Amino acid sequence: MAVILSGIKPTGIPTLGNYLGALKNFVKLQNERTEDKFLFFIADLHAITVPQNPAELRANIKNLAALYLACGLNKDNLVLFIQSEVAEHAEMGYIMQSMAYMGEMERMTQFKEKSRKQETGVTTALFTYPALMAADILLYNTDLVPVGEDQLQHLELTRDLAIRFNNRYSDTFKVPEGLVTKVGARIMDLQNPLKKMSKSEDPGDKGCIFLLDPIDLIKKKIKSAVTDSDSIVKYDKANKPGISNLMTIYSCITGEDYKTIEAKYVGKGYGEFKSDLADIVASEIAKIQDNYKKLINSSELDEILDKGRDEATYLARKQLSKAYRKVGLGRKK
Ligand code: AQP
Repeated sequence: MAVILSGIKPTGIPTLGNYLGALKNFVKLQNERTEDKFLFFIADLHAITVPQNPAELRANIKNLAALYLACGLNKDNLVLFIQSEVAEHAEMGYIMQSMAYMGEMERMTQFKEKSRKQETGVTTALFTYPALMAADILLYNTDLVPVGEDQLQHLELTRDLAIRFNNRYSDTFKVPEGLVTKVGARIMDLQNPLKKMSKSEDPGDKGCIFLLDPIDLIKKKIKSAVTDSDSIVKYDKANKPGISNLMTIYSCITGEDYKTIEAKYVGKGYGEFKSDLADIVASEIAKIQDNYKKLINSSELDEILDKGRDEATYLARKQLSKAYRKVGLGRKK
């Protein structure tokens, strides 16, 4: 049995990008790997590495929890929890900070990019983010971490920290592997296909499809997506980024490859393609929204999160106590 763990930050309403790049794959993995154990969490401690409005953060945490389940995860083989409700994450994060070197953290591309965006007030938590991420993973003896390409560098650091700790204090942590999701699953902004679709964008952003957008608005956003003027449905990321991005979305939902999609739309132009895609995306998201509506105010959601918190705490406490003893903290041997 392998332990598979991943988290998503509640920094906004999840987007179609989060769904196709992460959530949909989690569901697929869970369906394929029935022998394995799945832990998914809402990474609210990571969210506050950039300023958040407290009321919005609280709502985003609950929404994300409901959306994890609404996307199709099976609650019977799932430990779903909120990171801040398991205090061991912050505690193990500190241990990891004491293992990591400044130079390693300074090399992290995500820190460089995010701190560039955050012109004033770059927090120290944004800088130490990868140490907390290492803690998230190492607390559960995780075997596999489904990650996007952009998280591979952090995962590599996690592996380095685990190996360093094991060498310094004796074998304690399992060294995790990344499970990179299929190439091409990076969904770009519909108005600017050179920029990643991100949930922390302004909620009014026309280039981002948020999973809780009204269905009509979702269709409208797809139909008004930026494309080039030659009107040929052809996958060419470098020269036709707009249509290529829409084809990626089409392919991720229908499972059809680019060649099949191209053949289907020979001589048909962008209008028909976009209209079909609008229907495909709308029907996929409508199913999620139906499930979400049943869950968001239910006692079931709280029960699942309570159970998840308790199970995660039990596992994390065991691993944290072991690490504390190895380091020599406190009185217990
Ligand atoms: N546009 C995207 N296409 C494909 N996958 C995506 N992911 C995010 N955006 C896209 C994947 O979703 C998961 C979300 O993880 P996260 O919230 O911890 O981090 P993120 O990648 O920083 O997500 P966002 O939406 O861009 O958040 P903000 O705006 O707060 O920075 C990851 O598995 C990620 O690969």
